[in-house]
Amino acid sequence: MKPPVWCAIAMFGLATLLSPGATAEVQTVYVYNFDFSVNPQGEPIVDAVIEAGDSIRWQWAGGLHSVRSVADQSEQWASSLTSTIGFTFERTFNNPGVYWYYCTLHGFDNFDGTAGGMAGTITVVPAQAFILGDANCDGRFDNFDIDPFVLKLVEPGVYDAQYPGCNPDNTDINGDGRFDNFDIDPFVDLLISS
Ligand SMILES: [Cu+2]
Repeated sequence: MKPPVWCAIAMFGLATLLSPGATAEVQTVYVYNFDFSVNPQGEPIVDAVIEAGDSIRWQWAGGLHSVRSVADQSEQWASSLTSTIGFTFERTFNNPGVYWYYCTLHGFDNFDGTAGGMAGTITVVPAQAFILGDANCDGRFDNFDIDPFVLKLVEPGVYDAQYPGCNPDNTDINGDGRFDNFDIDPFVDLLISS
């Protein structure tokens, strides 16, 4: 006897709720005269914030540079010194923490766990659990997720600052890989049905 359709739907829903967090992501960091930033040159300089398990891909965009970790920290890496546009150097970060690095030509190790000159940081936050609808990332889906959900829709920058490291999949209610107005109706349905 075939199982009833509602059973398959229920199983699918359960599998969706229990699936692990977002798959590991790769964050690009641009390397140029004379800084490191997740934004291309000319845009605001922003250091990378990633989740444990994610990778950083430094991408050379102009000038002769390198990326080297400061000596006084647990994570160690060093790229070659190159001016090849499009050159990339990739590293996965599995442990939460703030990691400093610098360009060996235009920056320097302060030997106190920080760097100066052409330098940057990688902030690794613990991987956030995937709980569908958990917009405030407090580990549950409830009415307290309504305000943050709306905040993310109208003021995404404010939301990101208030809930850093929150799993973006939590608010992708319709599962189409993006967060937008099409997630409102399924969000409301999820609230009503839970
Ligand atoms: Cu440099």
